[in-house]
Amino acid sequence: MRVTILTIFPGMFPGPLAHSLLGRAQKSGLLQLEVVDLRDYTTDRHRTADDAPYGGGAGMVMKPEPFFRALDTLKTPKTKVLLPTPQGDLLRQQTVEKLASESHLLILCGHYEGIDQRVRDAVVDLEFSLGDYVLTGGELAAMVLIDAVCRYVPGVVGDFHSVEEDSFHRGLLDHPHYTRPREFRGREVPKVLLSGDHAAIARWRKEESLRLTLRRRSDLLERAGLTEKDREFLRRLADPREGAEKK
Ligand code: 6GU
Repeated sequence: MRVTILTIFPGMFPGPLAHSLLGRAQKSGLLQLEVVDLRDYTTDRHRTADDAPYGGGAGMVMKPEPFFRALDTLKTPKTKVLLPTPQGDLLRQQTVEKLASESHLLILCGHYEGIDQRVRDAVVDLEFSLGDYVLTGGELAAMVLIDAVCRYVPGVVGDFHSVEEDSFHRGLLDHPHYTRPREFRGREVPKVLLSGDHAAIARWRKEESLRLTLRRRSDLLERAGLTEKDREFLRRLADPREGAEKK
């Protein structure tokens, strides 16, 4: 997969993307990261990328011309153009997974009050948001998206099974994990995990996922593809006659 980042702060890259699995993916050629300085596509002596907003008001707006000029060069018919902004569609695992099958992503990083609307209207395929808060610019959001998408590129995560087992891939929050020692500062590993009974362990994990998802993100349950057994478990959890829910 090829990812192009268009930014006025090229020095922020590769930053964290040079480490861990994504660092390895770049060395092995699975991920080709290309960072382009938006100011290279300005035409004035001061390499101006922003201007005052029409209609007045605070802040600056990123000019359309450098984006259009850069895209004329960088965009191919296969390119998906992404724009991180707080106004975008909330980024979910389903979208992340779909983007992983693209061959070329181009991410436009905005700053200040935003970018001229005509860039959005003419060239952006997907405007995405990470959540209901405001970042100073699109670069960190671009890094988050690249990290999440690359996990789904075959070969980036050595054991793809762990990607498929992941929280959100299956629509539920993850269950707790334990490693040695069996007891630490008075806290014990749940007995079932030491039992060697794989069916019981799988059931325990599923029920812990259901319990946590019900408590913290019940909105996810509707889309989680639950079995009748799962539903029965959730009904019992919600029923006050079954006793207070375990904290
Ligand atoms: Cl994707 N970009 C920016 N600039 N701010 C954000 C965001 C994205 N998601 C939440 N806040």
